[in-house]
Amino acid sequence: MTSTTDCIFCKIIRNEIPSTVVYEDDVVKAFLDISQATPGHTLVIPKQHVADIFEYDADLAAAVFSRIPKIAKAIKAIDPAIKGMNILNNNGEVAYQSVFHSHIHLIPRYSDTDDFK
Ligand code: DGP
Repeated sequence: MTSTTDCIFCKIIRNEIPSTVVYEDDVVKAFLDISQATPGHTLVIPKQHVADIFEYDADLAAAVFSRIPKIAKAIKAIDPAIKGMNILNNNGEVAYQSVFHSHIHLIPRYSDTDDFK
């Protein structure tokens, strides 16, 4: 499993930077985004350092993305006010990626009146 010294998300995996952990196993760590788009906004990251989707192989993608439904259901189960969820993954600066350790955003949606777009 690769890890890098300077990557902030690798530091979160190693608990060198604190995070509010939502879920963790041998493949992924899920924690609250420091900038909550909506309450419960969670990032799911592979423990293996890959910068973006273009560095995944099929096995890693299958392992990481197979965790998403379980984590999404667990977040939704916390609050009956959660009515839906945006799941997004930015790849590359032009796609608004700002941390270059791949991550999947799980953004709970509470009603059609919340103003996050
Ligand atoms: P993106 O723009 O898709 O690369 O999203 C990166 C997200 O990472 C952004 O929503 C803020 C979040 N983030 C950046 N640094 C930290 C950190 O140190 N801790 C946590 N929990 N989230 C962070």
